[in-house]
Amino acid sequence: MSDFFLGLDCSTQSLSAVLIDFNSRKIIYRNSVNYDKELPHYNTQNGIVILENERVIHSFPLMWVEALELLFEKIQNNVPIKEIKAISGSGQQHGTVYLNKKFEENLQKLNIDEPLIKQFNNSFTRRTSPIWMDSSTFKQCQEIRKALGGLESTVKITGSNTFERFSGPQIRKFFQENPKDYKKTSIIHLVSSFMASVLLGKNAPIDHGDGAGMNLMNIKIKEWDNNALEATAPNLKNKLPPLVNSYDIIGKISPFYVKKYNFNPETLLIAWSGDNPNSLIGVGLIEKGKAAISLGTSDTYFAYLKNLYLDIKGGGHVFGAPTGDYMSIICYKNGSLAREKIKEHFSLNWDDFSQILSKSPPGNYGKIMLPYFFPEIVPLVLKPKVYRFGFDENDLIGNVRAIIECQFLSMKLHSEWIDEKPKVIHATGGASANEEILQIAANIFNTNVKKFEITDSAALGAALRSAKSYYDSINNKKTWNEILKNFVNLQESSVIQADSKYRKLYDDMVKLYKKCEDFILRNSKNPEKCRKEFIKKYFFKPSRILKQ
Ligand code: ADP
Ligand code: XUL
Repeated sequence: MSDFFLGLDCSTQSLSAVLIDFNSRKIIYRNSVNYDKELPHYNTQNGIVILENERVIHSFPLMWVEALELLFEKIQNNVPIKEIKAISGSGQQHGTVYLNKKFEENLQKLNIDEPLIKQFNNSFTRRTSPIWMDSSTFKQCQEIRKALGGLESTVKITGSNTFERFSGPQIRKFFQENPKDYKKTSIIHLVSSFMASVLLGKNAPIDHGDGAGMNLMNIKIKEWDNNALEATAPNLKNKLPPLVNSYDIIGKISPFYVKKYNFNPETLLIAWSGDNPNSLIGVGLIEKGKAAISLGTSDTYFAYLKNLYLDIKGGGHVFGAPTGDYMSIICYKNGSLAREKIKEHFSLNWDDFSQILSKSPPGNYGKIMLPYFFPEIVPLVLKPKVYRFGFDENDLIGNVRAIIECQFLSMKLHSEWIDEKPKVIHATGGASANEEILQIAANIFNTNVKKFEITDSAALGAALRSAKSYYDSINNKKTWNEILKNFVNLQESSVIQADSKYRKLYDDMVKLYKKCEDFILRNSKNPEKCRKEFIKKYFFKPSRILKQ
């Protein structure tokens, strides 16, 4: 007997599926649709379009829908679709989709003889969706933060400071710049709830994991916060779907998919969530003492929280965890795409890149890069510019090593508020396939890093979440440990050991990195003297490194 569960992940660059058989504890099928390659008519680059300037970054909701149909066509011929008991999903966080009242009417009369995108064409009040990479709402962030009583109070109410990519500031910008279209909008979805609606055949709710990334949800009681709604845009409550627990069953799959792809009409749909909350489950973080790094288009560092614990200084966020608890997280826009900038500048492939990493010295002769190829979230940088200390853009080895070291130095520095030092870090996302990158992360955090065979932990997390909710619903309750057992362990392929001989070097380098950041962003003292001392300490007498 097989119990199949499907997890979908509508991420920045692709839509992926992971199908698990819970009884045999196996991942039995994976596939994905890459937007740039398989849907070239949208003209996206890395799944996105840059509009007026590098701060205005959108994507196409219709492209995600078209990708869903394409993915189901691929799945259809390879998977016993009828056996799937439940489906859940994951979406890139914060992105907003603006729809009129025709959306739900269209959802209810879907016709299998026409492509989905044709049937949704008249549903949008905004053809594109601002996504998490957008940094164009500085003004709206200030306005909302002020209305909520300043930084500390905003963090206490919503779990985060106002952030340019968060949905609330984005909605406010749309209301201010396109008031007529805002008025015509009857529902605003997140990427996750939008995709869930397309499967459900009616408007789907927003879960507490993704809802927390909007600056609109009260983080303590997990309900829409009236003050935040008022500070954002008029009549907003009537334009938002209700909030639900991430583990709630939201209905059954729409008859469209039953007829078109032969799904079982009893297939349950579980609330979709954000990619980071899904990954929390996909890499097995259901207890304290572990953290994860996700190296996808964005780089994130996150950990499970049993109780609410806020970053009052406002650099990080707290989201709802799929277990009903919380998670802490920091996020970088300069993740994979920044690494790719260096790779492409020197015409390398990932193997060349890894080779250079494995042959170059930890500490990189004190070369420090502030890698703001794109606007950055933490620290806040709205005008992208790359700063180099001690080298220039033509130094091949220096740049390859600096981009990786400095990404993790920044992560170590800015994750310090996440109180607890993890005993192990679980790695996921496309770049977690690269062991040399993970070795540097392990050394900088001085913590072992677990690498998984499946880098798409968001889709796996969604599949596991749907299994949990399904069994709970049929009175065959299972603990999260029972759900994760074997799945997360079975696919664990290796542990990268932190090399403690570099502990002191990297502790000093984090301090040096901070000085460089303070110099550029906060007008502090020039760090050159400290950089020279660092070089002298670790590179004038190379034997000292080995003795640390
Ligand atoms: P997302 O889910 O945000 O769409 P993924 O987690 O699929 O992104 O990661 C995609 C990224 O993974 C690519 O942009 C690419 O830069 C990176 N990547 C893939 N393979 C490697 C590798 N071997 N080394 C480093 N980065 C890699
Ligand atoms: C998290 C964030 C990104 C997106 C895209 O806050 O902005 O990680 O979820 O992956």
